Amino acid sequence: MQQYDRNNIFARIIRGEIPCHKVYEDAQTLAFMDVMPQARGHVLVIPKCEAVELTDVPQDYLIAVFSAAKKIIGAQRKVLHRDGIVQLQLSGEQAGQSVFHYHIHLIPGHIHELGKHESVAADQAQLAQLAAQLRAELA
Ligand code: DGP
Repeated sequence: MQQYDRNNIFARIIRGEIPCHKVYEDAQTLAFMDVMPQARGHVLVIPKCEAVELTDVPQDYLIAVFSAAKKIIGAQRKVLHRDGIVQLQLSGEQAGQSVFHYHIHLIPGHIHELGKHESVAADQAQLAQLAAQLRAELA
C-alpha cells in the first residue's frame, strides 16, 4: 500500500494551504465540494488524521466521518432535491484512488447517471454557491 504523504492535496486543504469550498467542519472531519464532480452537489468527507485509505482510519475518526456524512446527506437531499446519494470510496491505486488521504464521496444521483470519475472541472462560482446552500442547510 501507499505511504501517507503529508503534502498530499487533502492534507494541504486541512492545513489551509489550499482553498476549498467548505461544506462542514468539526474537530475530526472536514467536508468540501469535489472540484471534478461526478454529479451536481458532489461532496468529499475526510478525517483530520493521517490515513491513506479505510484500513488506516482509527475507529473514532471513522465514526466522525460517517456521522458527518449522515448530516451532509440530509442537506444534499434538501438542496439537490435528490433522494439517491451514492457513497463511494476507492481504496488503493488499483481501485482508481488518486488522492491518498482517505475520503468518502457523497454523490447525489443514480449510479448509472454519474459523470466519469475525475474528468471535468466544475465552475468555481457554482461550487461556491452549492457549498453555501449546503452550509445554510446544515446550520
Ligand atoms: P479518488 O480517485 O477517490 O482519490 O478521488 C479524488 C477526488 O478528489 C476526485 O473526485 C477529484 C477530487 N479532487 C482532486 N483534487 C482536488 C482538489 O484540489 N480539491 C478538491 N476539492 N477536490 C479535488
